[in-house]
Amino acid sequence: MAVTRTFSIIKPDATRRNLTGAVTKMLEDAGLRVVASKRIHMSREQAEGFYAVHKDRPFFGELVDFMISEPVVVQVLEGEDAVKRNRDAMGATNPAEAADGTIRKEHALSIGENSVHGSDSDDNAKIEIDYFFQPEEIVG
Ligand code: RTP
Ligand code: MG
Repeated sequence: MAVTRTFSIIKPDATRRNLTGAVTKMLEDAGLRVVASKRIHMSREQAEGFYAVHKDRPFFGELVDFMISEPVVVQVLEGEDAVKRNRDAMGATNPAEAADGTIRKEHALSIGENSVHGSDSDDNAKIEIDYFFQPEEIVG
């Protein structure tokens, strides 16, 4: 299987509870390597642009408000089949439906405050990585 990259966000509910390390450990234990990482406080414009695909969904306003409420940690993760590997480690969007041992089962508070974001395709991973990182910030 090919080594690929994906994009991850440790969301405000997790950074607020000092879970950056705990979440990152679960990603590493799943076979992913952090090849770029930074803590940022997203602007409203940045969050609206990032989630533009969801702009017509009823939860869009709530999602943007949440994502700018506190700092987040944005990361580039590398590993075999990284997009799927990361989403398997994250678990279902709704923590009530997430499998045992997943990040969202362990840590998420609700369907909105669900601790992590992960790209859902290789194409979106590239777009999302480019949205937050300059090439020289990624050290493989
Ligand atoms: P993500 O994009 O964050 O990795 O999560 P996902 O693919 O599992 O979920 P997606 O459908 O892309 O939704 C993006 C984020 O929007 C929030 N959400 N809230 N209140 C709601 O019904 C609702 N549904 C989704 C979640 O924070 C979700 O991760
Ligand atoms: Mg998604």
